[in-house]
Amino acid sequence: MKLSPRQLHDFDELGYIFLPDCFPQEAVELLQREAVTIFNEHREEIWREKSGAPRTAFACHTYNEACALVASDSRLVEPLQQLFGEQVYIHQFKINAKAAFTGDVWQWHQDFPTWHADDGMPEARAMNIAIFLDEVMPINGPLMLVPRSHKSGALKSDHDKGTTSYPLWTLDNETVTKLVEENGIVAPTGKPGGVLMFHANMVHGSAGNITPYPRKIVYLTLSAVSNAIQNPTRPNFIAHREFTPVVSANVDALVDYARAQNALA
Ligand SMILES: O=C(O)CCC(=O)C(=O)O
Repeated sequence: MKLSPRQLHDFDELGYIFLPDCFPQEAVELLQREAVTIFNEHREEIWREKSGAPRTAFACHTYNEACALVASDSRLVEPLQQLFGEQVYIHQFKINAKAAFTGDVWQWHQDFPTWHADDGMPEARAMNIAIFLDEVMPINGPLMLVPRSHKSGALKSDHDKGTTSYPLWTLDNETVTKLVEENGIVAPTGKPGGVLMFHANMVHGSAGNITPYPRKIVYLTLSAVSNAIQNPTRPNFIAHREFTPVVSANVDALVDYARAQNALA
């Protein structure tokens, strides 16, 4: 799947692209079931809220076939190959649960400063793709973005260990206030299967979820192969050391796998 000239323009101008209905229902239902199975496991790659509810399942594409298929899905891989003009590798893969009632905040941050400081990523030639697994609503802790903030480059940030998130390099209130005064805040919402692609220097964060509605989102981080990390300090399951280019899988692969799994059930 290639991005249209209009989408490329929007990405340059705003720093993000939102594609509602990107994944079909059968694929989403499979991923929803697999997420439940993954979050029921107890392994070091699965981090929890203070309540014990799951927060993040890192690297589940390494042991779950449906997640592996998402990580190579052409709907996600080809637009990034197009944006970076080269092959891409998987820097990170995770499912953020943002559990009902107890899902905690993600502080305001940009992704690149953490990838640069903690993993030795040379440039902002990587980005996050969010795939909605639950309906993302204005009330259940949607991801909030400051449009055009990617144009500010990597901003000064501080290492923060204040939440159940993995430690992030976060932005101070003054910086966020100034950017928001200029550009506002958007929070793309929509049904499971929607996809949000955003620049590595996009300022973003999310509030806690005190509603009964969980807000699970898969995040696939793809980096240009020429931008491989050089001195990672985080575990392999957070910052991968495998720089082999992703071979993009056919758009039908996930649905075919879902049907095969349903036939076995
Ligand atoms: O899932 C969220 O609300 C935010 C996650 C995020 O920004 C991150 O993991 O870098």
